[in-house]
Amino acid sequence: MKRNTVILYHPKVDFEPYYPCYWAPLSILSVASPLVAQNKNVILLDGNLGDDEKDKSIIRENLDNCICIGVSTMIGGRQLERALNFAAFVKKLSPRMPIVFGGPLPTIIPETLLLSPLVDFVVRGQGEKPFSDLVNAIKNGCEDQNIPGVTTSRGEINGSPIFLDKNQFPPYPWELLEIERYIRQDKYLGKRVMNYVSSQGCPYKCGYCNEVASFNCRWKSFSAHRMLNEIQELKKGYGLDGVKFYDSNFFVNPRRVLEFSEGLLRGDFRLSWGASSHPKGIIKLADNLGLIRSSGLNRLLIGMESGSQASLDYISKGCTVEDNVITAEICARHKIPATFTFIVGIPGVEDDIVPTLEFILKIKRIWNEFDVKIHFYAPMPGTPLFGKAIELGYKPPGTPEEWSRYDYYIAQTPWLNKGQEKKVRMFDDFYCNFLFPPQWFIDLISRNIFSRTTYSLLRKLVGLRCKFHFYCFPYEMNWFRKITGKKVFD
Ligand code: B12
Ligand code: SF4
Repeated sequence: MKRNTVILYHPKVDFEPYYPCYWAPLSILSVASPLVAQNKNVILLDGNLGDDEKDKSIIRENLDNCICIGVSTMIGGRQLERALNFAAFVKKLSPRMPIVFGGPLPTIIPETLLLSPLVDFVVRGQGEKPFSDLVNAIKNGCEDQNIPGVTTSRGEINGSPIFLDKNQFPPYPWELLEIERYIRQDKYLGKRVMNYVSSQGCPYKCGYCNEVASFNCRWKSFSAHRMLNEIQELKKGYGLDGVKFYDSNFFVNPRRVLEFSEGLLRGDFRLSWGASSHPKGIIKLADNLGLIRSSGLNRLLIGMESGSQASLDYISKGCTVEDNVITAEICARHKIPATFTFIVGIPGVEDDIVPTLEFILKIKRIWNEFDVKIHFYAPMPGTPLFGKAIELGYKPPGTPEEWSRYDYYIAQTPWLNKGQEKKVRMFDDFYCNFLFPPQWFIDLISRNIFSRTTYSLLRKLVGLRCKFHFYCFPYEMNWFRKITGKKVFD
């Protein structure tokens, strides 16, 4: 009997400190779609569900009929470490079983991963077509042929990654997942919310960004028609009341966004949704944002990156500080809850911290309800700024094991010192909220009249701290800890 099974594994990601939950693994679900259409028996295993022993027995039961095993990984969260442990488990049971790594991390470090004897092939970029071709080649015993998008253990990179129109792929085979386990409550989007990804890549060329390295400033998406059909099916089947779009940049094509929003209104979907955008995506749609908002848009994630124009220019962000202010004003006008993200520690930029902290205060003055998150620049192989980072002394991990330990949340670059890192974290995690308290913060400190009065006094002090960027002797943090019993950060 010819082997007909493919197992796809998504290792667990450590979520703390910033991600409280996991979502449906659309990475392996996408790769599965053409194989399901070819009547292959595809099994998806998601480490996030914590069924490790069950997963191992599924592997044991199906290995004899297996063509190959695919493993998906991204940077951080110890996902690569678990991916390698999983591969070791498989190779112990079946040393000749081909193991294929794919996903955002293998895409940018294919040769490094192939240093490991546990990895036989790496698929870079969009995985649907190359993986399907590879599976069929292995099945037919001709895996030695060159398959575009597949890097082999001989270290051969076959052309640039494949990037095809996404509408030609069969629908996501949702039936392979236990959907109920991925439906969650979301503060902004509803009680029964699921994730969905409708596009890949991004046309912008931000110098630090993974999408540039992986998709070379290209963007492909599902049509609005396809999204509406698929989301309606999900809504009917699972009673969803919200969808969280995890596209890197959902708002690239204004016509598609409008068609989608009009379709939601016409079909009376009554669904909340949230998505990410470049600031210019919102500015371009400013005149239509009322309609888009009324279709259910209730959450935006926007990468503003910096309050320093020099930094925005240097990273080729494609927008100005003024554009970022206009974007915040548009969101405030339509009362769309938004998170704005920033990156500090860009290599080759003199000081991006102070202008960024000041800019964040300006944004908060526009609407207190905005969330902000500051990240430290993390050099990614293949991105335009990576060479500059190396030139300035950054030493990237060199082996699969070193990449396994990579912590995205700690500043990795030698030009940012511990004092600067601490200042940013104190501002981001505490002082910004102290000065512009969101509701959860107010609830925490409003225990009694004494705490409320002390807070009002301390707030004046914090105003001065933020004005002069003086974060030594953080008395207010001790006070906050005493009043609320909560630690601000480790
Ligand atoms: C959802 C998500 C998460 C979830 C985890 C996944 C989950 N299911 O729960 C959460 C929220 C926990 C998360 C966390 C993080 N994430 Co995240 N995340 C995403 C996001 C937004 C969507 C992933 C997705 O579903 N994509 C849709 C599918 C279809 O695309 P895909 O995964 O790329 O899969 C395609 C190919 O890669 C390939 N492929 C994928 N797997 C496989 C496997 C095989 C065998 C093959 C052949 C091919 C293949 O084929 C697929 C179809 O074409 C992506 C951005 C994005 N839009 O992709 C970032 C992304 C994956 N995250 C990223 C990062 C940096 C992180 C964090 C480190 C930090 C952060 N700020 O987000 C943390 C990690 C946690 C930690 N503690 O350190 C980066 C990864 C960069 C890299 N090179 O690895 C991405 C790409 C965002 C970005 N543009 O920078 N993330
Ligand atoms: S707009 Fe966002 S997704 Fe697009 S290249 Fe810039 S950072 Fe990356």
